[in-house]
Amino acid sequence: MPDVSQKAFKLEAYRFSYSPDTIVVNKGDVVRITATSRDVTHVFFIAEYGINEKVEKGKYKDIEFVADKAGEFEIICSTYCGQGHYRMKAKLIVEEDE
Ligand SMILES: [Cu+2]
Repeated sequence: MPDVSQKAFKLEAYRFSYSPDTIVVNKGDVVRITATSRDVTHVFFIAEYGINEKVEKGKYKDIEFVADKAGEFEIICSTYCGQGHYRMKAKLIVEEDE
């Protein structure tokens, strides 16, 4: 029986990045990301995982998913948040179990 492990992260979105900008988990992990914004409304969007969550200033949003696809996925902000919006990116890395 494979272990199901839970991974929890805090993430802050701000113009024009995310902190941390890389999240690494193992395939099969149950991932919880508690996201907030420092300034304006941003979005935590991962196309391949169908995640599209609005992150508002001063509020906390729990984003939960099972990391069932291995690989590197871009996290992007899908709402226009200012001049640097198009470079606002982070990365989710899901490592395959050995
Ligand atoms: Cu943004």
